[in-house]
Amino acid sequence: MKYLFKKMGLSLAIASSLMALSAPSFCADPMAIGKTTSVANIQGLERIQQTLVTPPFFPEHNQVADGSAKIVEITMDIIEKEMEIAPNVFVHAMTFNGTNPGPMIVAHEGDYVELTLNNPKTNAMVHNIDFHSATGALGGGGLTHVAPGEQVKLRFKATKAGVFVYHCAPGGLMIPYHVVAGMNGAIMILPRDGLKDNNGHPVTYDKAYYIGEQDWYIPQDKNGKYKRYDGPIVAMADTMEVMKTLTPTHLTFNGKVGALTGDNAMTAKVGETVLFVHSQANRDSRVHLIGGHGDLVWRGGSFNDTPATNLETWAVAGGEAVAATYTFKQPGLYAYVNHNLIEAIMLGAAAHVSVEGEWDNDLMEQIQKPSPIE
Ligand SMILES: [Cu+2]
Repeated sequence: MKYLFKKMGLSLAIASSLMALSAPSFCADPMAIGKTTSVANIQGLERIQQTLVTPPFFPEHNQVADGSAKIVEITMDIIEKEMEIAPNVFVHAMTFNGTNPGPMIVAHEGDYVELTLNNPKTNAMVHNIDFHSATGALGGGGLTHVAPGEQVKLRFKATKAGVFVYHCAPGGLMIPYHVVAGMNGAIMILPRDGLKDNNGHPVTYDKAYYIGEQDWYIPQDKNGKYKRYDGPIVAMADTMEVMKTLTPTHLTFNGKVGALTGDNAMTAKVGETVLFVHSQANRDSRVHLIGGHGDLVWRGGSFNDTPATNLETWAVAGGEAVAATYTFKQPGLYAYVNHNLIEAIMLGAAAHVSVEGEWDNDLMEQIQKPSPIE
């Protein structure tokens, strides 16, 4: 904890009282719990390096696994930085690789994911990572605490196919504080033979987009102006008060109101099948593509379950990612929203998909323009 307070000049008394507020530590030491088994079977597996990219984009990947299980090497840097999440609204964000959400990671069922997690010495806080796709040690959270200036390496086997959240969970009050400071992302574990539809037939996608929804809790002054702080620790007490209301002041798709609208819209062409992966690490949401549908929706994000078909709106529970495909049939601008429309329009949880192609009058046609009633 000493690093937590190193840049704050807080007295030990305040530091201790913050610690006292915290829940018991969630640190897990598997060596203390039981024997370990040999992992000799992974020696000799092919290693591939995955270059992570900024959402909404996915890293380069095969939809059907190329050969036998591999070790997928990834590196993430933890970056604490002030972010403007709406015009003139600032938050001291904590991020994986500098973005909210963190980057999408892709592997196949049976692969091993080998993460190098760096916490640069320019940071102030201790961080870690809990992969909902991993088994044991709090999803790796118990084995990955890193102080500023440290790095840690974690390997886990991808035994469950689906889309999953990962997030920082350093312990006690820092768990919700880091998650609502933006420190979360998602990983996709594809079945080795790719996705299947409701009849068990192979499904491929032409494009994939990752939308990370984030709830933010920004304190306001007595005039209603959003407060700006010198750092994440001085912002913490006020922010906790807003967090306890469970009422976010802002909801963003990909880190900023408007990050995926207008010129930043996702794009597609008529006839293309797009995979949308939506994550919410902390709070329930409900996704709706206005003017389209969820052709196939893997509820709860599990790829080994039969996908639901032709949904109008699909739920994303707090702490999960959900995948859906849609094949676009009409051109135009689609709104991709959280269908609590107050949250979409007034708080920011909205994106656009700009679709090119030819209009199909059979599917829809305006047969009379607005005109006086005859
Ligand atoms: Cu953290």
